[in-house]
Parts: sequence; C-alpha cells; structure tokens
Amino acid sequence: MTQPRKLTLLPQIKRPADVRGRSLQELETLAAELRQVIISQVSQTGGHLAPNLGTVELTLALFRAFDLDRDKLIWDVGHQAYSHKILSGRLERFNTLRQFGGISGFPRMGESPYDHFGVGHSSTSISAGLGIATARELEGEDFNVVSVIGDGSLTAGLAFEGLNQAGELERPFIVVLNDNEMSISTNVGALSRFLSRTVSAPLFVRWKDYVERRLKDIPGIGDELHHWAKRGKDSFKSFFTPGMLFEALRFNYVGPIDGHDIGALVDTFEQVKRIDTPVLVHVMTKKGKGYKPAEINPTYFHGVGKFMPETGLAPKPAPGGWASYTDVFGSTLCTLAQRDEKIVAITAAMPEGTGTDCFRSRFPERFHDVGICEQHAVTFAAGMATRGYKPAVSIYSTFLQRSYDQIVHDVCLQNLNVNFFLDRGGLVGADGATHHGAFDLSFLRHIPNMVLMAPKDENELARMIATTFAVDGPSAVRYPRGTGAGVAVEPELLPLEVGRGALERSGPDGAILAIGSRVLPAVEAAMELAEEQGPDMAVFNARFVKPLPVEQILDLVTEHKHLVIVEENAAMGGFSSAILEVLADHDALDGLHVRRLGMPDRFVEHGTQKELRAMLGIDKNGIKKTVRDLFR
Ligand SMILES: Cc1ncc(C[n+]2csc(CCOP(=O)(O)OP(=O)(O)O)c2C)c(N)n1
Repeated sequence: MTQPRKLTLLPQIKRPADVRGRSLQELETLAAELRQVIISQVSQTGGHLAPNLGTVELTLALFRAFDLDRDKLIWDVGHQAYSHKILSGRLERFNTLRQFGGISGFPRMGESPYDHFGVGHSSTSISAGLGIATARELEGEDFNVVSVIGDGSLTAGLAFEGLNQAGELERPFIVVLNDNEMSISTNVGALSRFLSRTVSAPLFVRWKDYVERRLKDIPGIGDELHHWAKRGKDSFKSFFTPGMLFEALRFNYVGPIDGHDIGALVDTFEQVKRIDTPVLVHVMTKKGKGYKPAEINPTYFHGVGKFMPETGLAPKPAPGGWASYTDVFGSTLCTLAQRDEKIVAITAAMPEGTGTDCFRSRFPERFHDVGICEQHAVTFAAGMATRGYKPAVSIYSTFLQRSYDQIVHDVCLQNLNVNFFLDRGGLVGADGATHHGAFDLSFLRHIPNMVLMAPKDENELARMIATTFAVDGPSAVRYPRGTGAGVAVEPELLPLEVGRGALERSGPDGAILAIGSRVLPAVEAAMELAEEQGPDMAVFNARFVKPLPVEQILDLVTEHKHLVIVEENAAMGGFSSAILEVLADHDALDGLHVRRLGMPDRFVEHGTQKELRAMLGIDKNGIKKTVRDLFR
C-alpha cells in the first residue's frame, strides 16, 4: 500500500445526498479515499476487509443513482457496508468501529436513519426488502427498495423464498446480486457453478459481440436490427446466462455488469429504477479489490484481526500463545475420524471458521460444505445418520438458531446420532449482538433425547467430542471463541461419564456451580476469596447441562446453603434455570440463598470479550463480588 494521503473529498460527504450529482472523476476519488480509510481502520482494529473492498464502487454508484433520503437500501449480512456507513455520516465515528461503545460492524436500525434493517446473519435482504416494498404499496408511498445480496448468501433457502414471493407479487423491487464467486471460502454448490460458468463462458461473450457487430454492419437496416436485437437481448441472454433462472422467477434480469466500473453501474441503476416490476441486477465484483494481500487471499481477509497495512501480515503473536478451541475441535475430530470411518463432517460455508478445513484436507470424501444453509445442514446430517453415519455438524452457536425445527423434528424426535459442535458459544466480542452465542444452552436443553455439554478447557473439549460419538443419539458441545487455558489434550480421548460433573474445589461456606467457560474464572475467584479471608467456596463444574448431574447437585445443597450459579448464556432458561428446576422438583430449595450470573434479558452489544464479561459481572471479579454480596 502507498503512503496514506490526506483525505480531500470524503470529509465533505456528511450525508448520502452529498454523493448525488458528483462527477465520475469525483466518484473515483471517493472510491480511493474510502479504500484508504477502510484498510487503515481495519488494520488497527480488525474487521471485515475483503467484502468491504469489493463493494466500494457498488456503494458509490447506489448512493449516486438513488435518493437515499427516500429510497431504502438493504444490505445482506452487512459485512460489506463500511462504505455505506462512511458515506451516510459516520466517517468521524468510523475509528470506533466494532469497539465497546462505538459503531457496530453491521448496519443497525437506531444507529443511523439510513440503516433500514439490522443485519449480521445472512440471506435476509430479499425478504426484508420485499416486506418494506409491500408496506410501501399499502401506504401508497413512492420510493425504491434496493436489496443487495452476495452470491454466497444467495445459496440459502431464505433468499429463494423471498425471490419466489417477489416474482409473484410483481411489485417494483430491485435486487442487486453482488457476485464475487466467493462465500467466506470459494462459494459452493450447483447454483454457484451455474452463475460463474454462464457469465464467464467465452463462447457466449464472443458470440454476443459478434452478432451485435454484424447486425450493425448491415447497410440500411443494420441499426434498426441492432436495436431490436438489443431489445430482445434479455430473452436471448436467458438461454445462456443466469437470466434464465431469475426470469423463471419472474424477475427482469440485467447484467452481468462490472462491479468496479462506477459509470456503468450508475447508468444501469438510473435505468432500472424506472422499471415497475422486480429486477435483478447482476454485478461482478472482486473480493479484496484494490489491496493486493486481500485480493490474493480473500478468505483470510474476509474477517481479519489487526494487520500491518504495508504487508498484510499479522503482528507477531505473543510468545506462549496456545491453540484456539476451534483448532482443538478440528484436530480432535480428525483423530477420531481416523479411528472411525463413519464419522463425517458438515459445515455451512465455514470450513476455516469452524476448524473443519483440516478434516476437508484429510478426508475430502467425508467432508461436506453445504453453503450458507444451516437448516439443510441439519436435516442432511439426519439423513446420513439414518444410514449409520455419525455426522459432526459444526456451526457457530448463533447460526444454529436457524436450525431449531430441524434439530427438534428431524434429529431429536427420531433420536438420531447427529453430533453438534457449537463454536462461539457465549460472548464473541467485536461482532456483537447478532453474533453472540447467547441462547444455545436454553434452546437445546429442553429438547428430549439431547445430551448437552460445555467444557472448562481444551482437554475437556476433546473428551466431550469423544463423548458425543460414544452416545447413540443427538448430542451437542458448545465452546467459546478464542483460546483456552493452554491445557494439553490427553491422547487417549476418553469419553466422559454422561450426566456427571466434577468438584473442582472444596470449601465449607458455599458453592459456585459453573459451566463451560465460567468454570476456571469461578475457581480463580474462589481461590482469591479464600486468600483474602472471604467466604471459602466449593466450585462444581457441571460439565453437562443435560442430563444435569442431579445427584451431585442434590448432595452439594445438603452441605451448602449459599449458591452462586454462573454461565455465559442467557440466564433466562439456561444452566441456572435448569438447576433451580431440579431443586424445586426435589423440594430442595428450602433455606437456600441463590444468586444467578449470566447474560441479561437484553441484547449485548460489541466490545472485547473481556470488556463484555466484566460489564455483565460474569468474570472473576464479578463472581467474587456476587459471592461477597451473598454473605452480606
Ligand atoms: C446465517 C449465517 N450463516 C453464516 C454466516 C457467516 N458468514 C458471514 S459472511 C459469509 C459469506 C457471505 O458470502 P457472500 O454473501 O457471497 O458475501 P461476500 O462475503 O462474498 O461478499 C458467511 C458464511 C452468517 N453471517 N449468517
């Protein structure tokens, strides 16, 4: 990257209207300045880089062609909307991106009047946009609705459900397909092959150019024929291009258009906003555009931590850094799959994020990336399980929310041996409210047949993974984002006894009952309290949220009347609720003094995991404070 230049035009853009009327040259300058700001900011704080570099020109063209004080622009996932944020009055706050108290990494209603729909999870823009367009008709209003969606996000059923309804309703509605042939990794599936094959087919491109040129050359009638051929181009194209698919869904198809040619984009949007039926504009972009390291490795730079802008390299890791939970999961799964050929791995477009990329390399024939299709992933796994396979379904906690009915109806009701691995259980940090894994303990624990676990460290995670395959039925392990305590994984990978926890520490005054990522902070809290002559607390690691270690818990409360229960999940309906239910059912609540620590009944915003845990009082200091308060 060249030395940062002083921004000239960008600071003049205080609102979307300031982009309207700008010349092509000014738009090119704005594109360069946007890229400079985005690269510089993301290099300092981390964030989504490659998707945002790919949408700079697209965003400028949309802001130039549409009147965003009237028209509604809806982004999908929202991980490509940094230019949108900057151009809609957030340049000055952009240095607070994804930080505690700062602006979100995704569009958020409430953050700006130009964010018309909050996002973070994929494939919602078409349904949301169509809803807005439908409300517009009912109110007799007049504005354009533009939904932008990526080719990866288009693989989800939800996107097609939206297209299906839009085509039938025949309302004015513009969908922009931002096609970079990538999801986080290379996009997968037949649709993706269809989009890229037909667009780039050299035969089609040459044939189209040839026909157009020859028609023009015919003396006398050439121009007219050319005009008619152009008019018929949509139907002509539909035999060869993705237009075929979208026109079958009753969309007018326009494209493919070079998504980095601002002039062509502006012209196209100026035309399509006059069409009063659904239109799909197919735009080809390059992920990471304009920053070589991101163009070369768009998967790494999809969502990236701090890096050095000159080289794209990450700063040197601190010495002694240990493996992440994701890595432990990936390598343990591979070890177990080596021993048992019935184990297969399934991911929904996130091989790298879930750590299943190593499984992909070692057992390619047993690895399935199904696209951003969490619902399908679960029912697909259920189908494999009916034939004796042992699927490992690895999906971030927050995205598994999409699959609730499939887990209940297709897996648990039939008691199938499907094993769920929920990375990012609990607070995820900078991605914020849309991405925290706040609810998994609550939404999995009440489903019959499910076995549900959360590890305190890396070795316990590895043993829990082994336990899932030893259990003949559905099971789930949820584990946090990031690294653990640096505990070595024992090679035996012995399964745990189902429904049994472990007493981590004895203490006469009371008990802290903890699960997963909160066990070790609870132990530290108890040790420090004892050293400080405070209450001397036992710490019980439940390991299983379902089945709960009922006998052990009942034994604990015969000895201890002061309890603190702590989890990194919504306190409502989670681990502590489960314990209170058991105590009530056994008439064991009498004389107990209980405090529950967990995530509150409100959405938690972004910040570092450390900041958020401290804010919620579920870190070591928060646990100590609650224990002390309990004895006041
Ligand atoms: C339901 C859901 N599953 C998974 C993700 C994680 N995710 C974020 S962006 C992304 C890829 C999106 O691909 P595409 O729409 O083509 O956008 P691109 O990043 O290529 O610009 C994925 C899988 C998500 N945000 N939501």
